[in-house]
Amino acid sequence: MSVIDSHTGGEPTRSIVDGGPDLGTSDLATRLQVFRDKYDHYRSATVCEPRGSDVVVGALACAPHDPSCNAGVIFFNNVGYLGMCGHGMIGFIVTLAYQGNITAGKHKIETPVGIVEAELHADNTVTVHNVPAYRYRQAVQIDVAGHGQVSGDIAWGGNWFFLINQHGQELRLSNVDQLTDFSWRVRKALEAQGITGENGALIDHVELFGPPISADNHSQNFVLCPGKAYDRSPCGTGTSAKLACLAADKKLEEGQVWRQESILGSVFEASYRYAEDGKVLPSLRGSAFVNAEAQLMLDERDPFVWGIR
Ligand code: PYC
Repeated sequence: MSVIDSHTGGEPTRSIVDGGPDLGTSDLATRLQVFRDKYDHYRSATVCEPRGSDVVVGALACAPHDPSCNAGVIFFNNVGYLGMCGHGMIGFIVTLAYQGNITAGKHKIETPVGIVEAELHADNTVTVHNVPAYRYRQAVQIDVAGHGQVSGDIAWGGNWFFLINQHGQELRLSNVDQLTDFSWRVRKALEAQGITGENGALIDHVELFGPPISADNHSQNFVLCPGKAYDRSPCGTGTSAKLACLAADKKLEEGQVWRQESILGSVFEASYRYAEDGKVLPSLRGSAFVNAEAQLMLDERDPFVWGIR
């Protein structure tokens, strides 16, 4: 398999650009099911050890089903699949440009959760116009083992998030073990207490907020991803969920810029406009860099050819 690696604000994306599984020609939601049911070993071969690591997000480049789209993509990680991935989309667009498949301008990309428009700017930054985001529930109380009562919002930004402002944690890089432990307890508490996204959907991302490192920014976050790795970027879908909450609380106007800083200090510049149904349409601008190009060798004699599963 041919892969191209990039990172977006420190968060890696490994794009499979050739030799990936043949998932057919249906829409991307159906192809994701085929990927999951029949070819999951390609996921683990690409992102899990010994070739990958817990932090790597994979992106399988697909021919689009919708003729208005330039490309299709399915995102995945060390434990499964992602509906959308903001940092991954920025990395994927920069990868397509590196391959010479696209130039600066607007591009429609098909994902399993809808069509996303992305604009590659002349300075190599990318604006992603994400799928609609919304707050589902406000100020939900949970009982977190070892911490007691914690209140957070549940919002969709392309994935399900539990967003917490008051958590008593110090957001700094040297504290990631503690932040991971706390956020994982939150995740377990949500599951144990039967708290879900809409239609019983699993809330598999936890997002904590604190004051930014730089006075140029509005907030810093720490995002725990489904496989227990933390997002090195400000998390595109997490920032979209945050915009939905800010809009619902009337703390950010339509078109106003929100600069979301990651735990590393990397930044996404975000804003929203309202959709007709009251949801928000988030836009996120960030940059990515291609940092490797490789052939993954699939040697059937290797007991870990398909990754440590
Ligand atoms: O940027 O949306 C994102 C994302 C989700 C998981 C890791 N990054």
